[in-house]
This record gives sequence, structure tokens and C-alpha cells, in this order.
Amino acid sequence: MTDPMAQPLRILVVDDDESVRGSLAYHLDRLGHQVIEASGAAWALELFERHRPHLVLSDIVMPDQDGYWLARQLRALEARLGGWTPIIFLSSLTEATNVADGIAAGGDDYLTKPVHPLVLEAKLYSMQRLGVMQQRLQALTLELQRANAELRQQASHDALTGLLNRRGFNHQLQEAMALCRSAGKPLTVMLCDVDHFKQYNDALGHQAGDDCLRTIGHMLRQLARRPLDAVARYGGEEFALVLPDTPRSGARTLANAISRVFASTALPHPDSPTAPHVTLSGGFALCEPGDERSADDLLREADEALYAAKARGRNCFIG
Ligand code: GH3
Ligand code: MG
Ligand code: MG
Ligand code: MG
Repeated sequence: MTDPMAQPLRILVVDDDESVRGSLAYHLDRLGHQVIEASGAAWALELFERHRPHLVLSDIVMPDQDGYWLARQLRALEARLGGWTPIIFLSSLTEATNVADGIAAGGDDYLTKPVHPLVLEAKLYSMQRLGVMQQRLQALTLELQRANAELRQQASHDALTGLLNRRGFNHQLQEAMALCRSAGKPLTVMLCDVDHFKQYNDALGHQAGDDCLRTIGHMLRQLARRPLDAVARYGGEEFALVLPDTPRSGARTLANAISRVFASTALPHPDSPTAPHVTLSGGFALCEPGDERSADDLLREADEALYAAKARGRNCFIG
């Protein structure tokens, strides 16, 4: 990897005095840097946007706009575009207030003319070092943001099926209920549980059980595919669906479609007393406009309906 501190810099030199620019350009060129010259602040601003220099060396007293103005413009530009370019003032003004004003305007350092080439070199080095640190910080921030997004995803999703987990589902349910209430739409909550799944594992092995759960998740996702529908793995072999803008008739249609697809896709279940293939039992609860029950109330009702479906002999939906 190339040493970031050894990189040649593109430096914008701003001074109304041509001889000052010439002398600075001479020293900077000897240090291997590339120089862009501007004789005034407004012109410097244009050149800055065009060339995006790594560093700005600016005079303060110039006809028209001064160096403070330029620094303020550059900082305002960066506030919009992002990034940070070091600004070093190089002025014959020597009062403490000049230094203070320069820093307040957005300058990072302040040197007085004439500047010794060694001092100039050292100051460039120090700014370059700050720039490298800033880049590392940016890279770290990006990495942190990515890790955070990954953690958020993991906190709300199930690793096996990629569906929402219980926590993600509960959050989604609250949001969907609020949305449907304000829009005056019905909403259905559905809980499904795989029938005789213990026997499935016992007959085919836990790995096959995992594969089966993944397939079931995919099938449910395919069946409940309206944009606001959410499918979750609610527990071990239990799935939950929230179906906004879905009345009882819509929930029944979906329940029938689930049973039909499971029968026709025929995931073989050698040991099921119910059917030769994997089946689901389900229960659902409806939240009509004006119904003030909580999400927990709905889930409890759906769970009771699921229990009733199991009691009725499985492979059916009640709600
Ligand atoms: P029922 O029809 O009454 O629901 O019977 P069941 O056997 O499906 O229900 P039970 O609650 O007795 O057993 C659930 C089974 O689901 C047992 C458990 O090992 C299995 N299971 C739960 N989570 C997973 C998982 O992540 N992977 C696999 N392979 N099996 C799981
Ligand atoms: Mg001047
Ligand atoms: Mg279960
Ligand atoms: Mg089960």
C-alpha cells in the first residue's frame, strides 16, 4: 500500500500578489506538489469547485473579497457536499485578532508572510496527517454504520428462514394496526403451526426439519405477497402473518390457498397421522375498524383459534 503521507497534494494558492504566488509555487513544486493559482477569492472559489484541491493556502487582504470570505464560502460548500479541505492562511497581518478571525472564518492554521519553506513544509505535513486521520475516521464510521444496519437486521429477522422474527413481527403488527385504524381498514392476524413436526424431525432428521421450515417460510411469503403483508417465524415451527386491509373473507381465501398449496406441493411427511405431506393448522383474528383491542388481544384470539384447529384434527384454519 502506498504511504498516504507521501502522496503529492493538489494545492490551491490564493494571493493577489503574483510574486508571492510564484514563490509559493516554486517551493511547493520542489516538494512534489501540484499548484493551482488564483489571484482573487471569487476566482479561487470557482477553481476549488473545478479541481477539488487537497489544501488551500490563502492570503487575507485582497481586492474585492478577502480570505475570510473565501474560507466561509468553502466551509458552506463543504456543509452541502461533505468533506473537509484544510485551509491555511498566509498573511502579512500579524494581530492576534487576525488569527482569531481566520480560525473563526473556517481556517485551520495561520502563518505570517514571509513564511520559511521549512515551516511551510511542516505545516503541510501536519495538515496531511490530519487528513489521513479524518479519512480513517470516515472509514470507521462507515464500518460502524454497516455493522449497525446488520445488527438491526439480525435483531428483527430469523436467521434460518430470513423472515421477520417475533420481535420484528410485533413491531410490524403495531405499525400495521395503527395504519389500518387511521385508514378505517380491517386487518387480519394469522398464526400457523406445522402439524406433527416432532414426528417429522424424528423420521427425517433435524437438518431435514430445518430445510422444511425454510421451504414453508418461502411458500408463505409467496402466498402473502401484497406489499404490506408481513410473514414471520414466530417460534420454533410456528409462523405468523399480519395482513392489512384484509377482511374475514380475504383471510379465509388465503387460508384455503395455504392448505391447497401445501397439498399440491406435497412436502412428504412419512409419519403424519393427518396426511402423507406436511400440513399446517392455523387460527386468525380480525381487527375491524372501530375495534380498540390491542395487538396482544388479537394474538391471543388467533392463538385460541389455532388451538381449536389442532383440536378439530389439524390441517385446517379457524377464525
Ligand atoms: P402439533 O401438530 O401438535 O403442532 O405437533 P408438533 O409435533 O408439531 O408440536 P410439538 O410442539 O410437540 O413439537 C414441535 C416440534 O418442532 C419439536 C421441535 O423439535 C420442532 N422444532 C421447533 N423448532 C425447530 C427448528 O428450528 N428446527 C427443527 N428442525 N425443528 C424444530
Ligand atoms: Mg494580499
Ligand atoms: Mg408449535
Ligand atoms: Mg406443531
